[in-house]
Amino acid sequence: MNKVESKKSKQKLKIPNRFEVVLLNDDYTSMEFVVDVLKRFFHKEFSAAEAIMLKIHIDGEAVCGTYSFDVAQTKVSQIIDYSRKNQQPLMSVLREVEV
Ligand code: TYC
Repeated sequence: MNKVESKKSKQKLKIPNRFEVVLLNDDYTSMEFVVDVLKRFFHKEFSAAEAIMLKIHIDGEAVCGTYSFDVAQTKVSQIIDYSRKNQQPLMSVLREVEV
């Protein structure tokens, strides 16, 4: 292993991890509420938000955005907080992007 390939330089050059924020389907959250979440937290236009909501409804989940760990974690917390305050069981999770 030469200097350029040493463990230290590899760690330095590591591509920053990215995290997907995923919304999950359930039987109780209203479609209108999910569209509101997608507009509010992911800055989607109504038609894009509606299309993503329907994809979740049909496929069980959809990736709504990709961020650094801190931003993704904050979005998940904010979405769960906002949902519980509005009596909705909507769930959101983080998923690390495979490189
Ligand atoms: N399945 C829900 C319903 O029929 C709608 C829904 C869509 C819920 C997306 C959650 O992430 C979700 N009311």
